[in-house]
Amino acid sequence: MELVVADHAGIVQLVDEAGSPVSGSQFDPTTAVGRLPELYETMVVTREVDEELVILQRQGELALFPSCRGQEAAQVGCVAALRETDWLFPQYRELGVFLQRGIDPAAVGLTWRGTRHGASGFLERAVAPMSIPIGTHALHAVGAAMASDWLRDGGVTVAFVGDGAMSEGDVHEAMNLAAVRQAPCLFFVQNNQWAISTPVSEQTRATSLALKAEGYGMPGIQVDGNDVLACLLVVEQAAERARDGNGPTLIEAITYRMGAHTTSDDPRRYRDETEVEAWAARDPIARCHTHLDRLGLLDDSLEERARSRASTMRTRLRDSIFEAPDPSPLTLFDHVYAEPPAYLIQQGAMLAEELDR
Ligand SMILES: Cc1ncc(C[n+]2csc(CCOP(=O)(O)OP(=O)(O)O)c2C)c(N)n1
Repeated sequence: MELVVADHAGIVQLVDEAGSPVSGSQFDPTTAVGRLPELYETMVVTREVDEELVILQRQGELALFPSCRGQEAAQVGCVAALRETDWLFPQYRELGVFLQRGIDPAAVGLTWRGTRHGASGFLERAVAPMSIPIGTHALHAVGAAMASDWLRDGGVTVAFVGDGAMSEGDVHEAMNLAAVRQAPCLFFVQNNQWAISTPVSEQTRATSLALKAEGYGMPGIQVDGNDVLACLLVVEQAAERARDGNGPTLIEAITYRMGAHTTSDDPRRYRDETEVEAWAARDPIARCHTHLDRLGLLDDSLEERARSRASTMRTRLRDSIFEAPDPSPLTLFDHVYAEPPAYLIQQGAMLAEELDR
């Protein structure tokens, strides 16, 4: 199966900004439409849990939090297209990925609180820890994909990268290696238009990020990242292609970071409010809501289920954050080396002595 290169195909969109179906696409949404209520529910829950995490940070309970508001369709749609055993390699803004994969929001919250190490609660769900160094995890995703290939276990891996990460050497190396080795790895680029305060126009002179795939020798495709159905079908096709032994695909999901870069940022200092308003009109959840309504699939029970699941999760998340004990500072030395070097053991002993005083 061959994907059409982005430049020729244009942006894949199945539901337009007003929530109406788009005809004439090479992708047929008929079979996926039945999953729409479930996807809608997870997007609503993601937005609510995201809001709760921002509130917790504002209340001083978390050190930092990067909101994924606006990117729910890209993240939920992508993961919904995969098997539960396909390994995911997130950057740090992937709450929708985590919730669609069934990770407990407390694992996310406690990581941002800094009181739990980042792999706990993630590895069990075939998700690597969040990666703060931009792009390093793309190489891990390729390594894991090559392992899957050698083991012939049918696994596909996904590297979640941002438009900013696309300028990192590690991501270039990862894409090149994946293509050379025909590794079953998808590069899911969420082009949310900003890398902190750097707009995508200052990130590259290329007319699209998907176009870069051509230079690596893999297909590249652009998808409307605020259209959950389109994201689901595009990723499904790329995953199938990878599983069939045809190598990696670069998927550029065009979306928008509605919130600040993190809770430490004030985007009003560098971006225009009219741009934010224009993207608010393309909101992925509102679009899905209208589309479901038009299909006759939106009823009170779906709305009620989404609301009550979100509310239960928010309460449980708050309780988990408040109840979690602060770990001993000595755990700082855990999980760094399998065999800690002498100087680290010495530093640990010094800290223990200091704490005993
Ligand atoms: C290797 C490295 N360089 C720089 C940074 C500082 N930094 C943190 S976030 C960020 C922007 C990343 O933008 P993008 O990949 O578009 O992801 P987004 O935050 O928009 O989701 C940068 C440069 C870092 N964390 N790691």
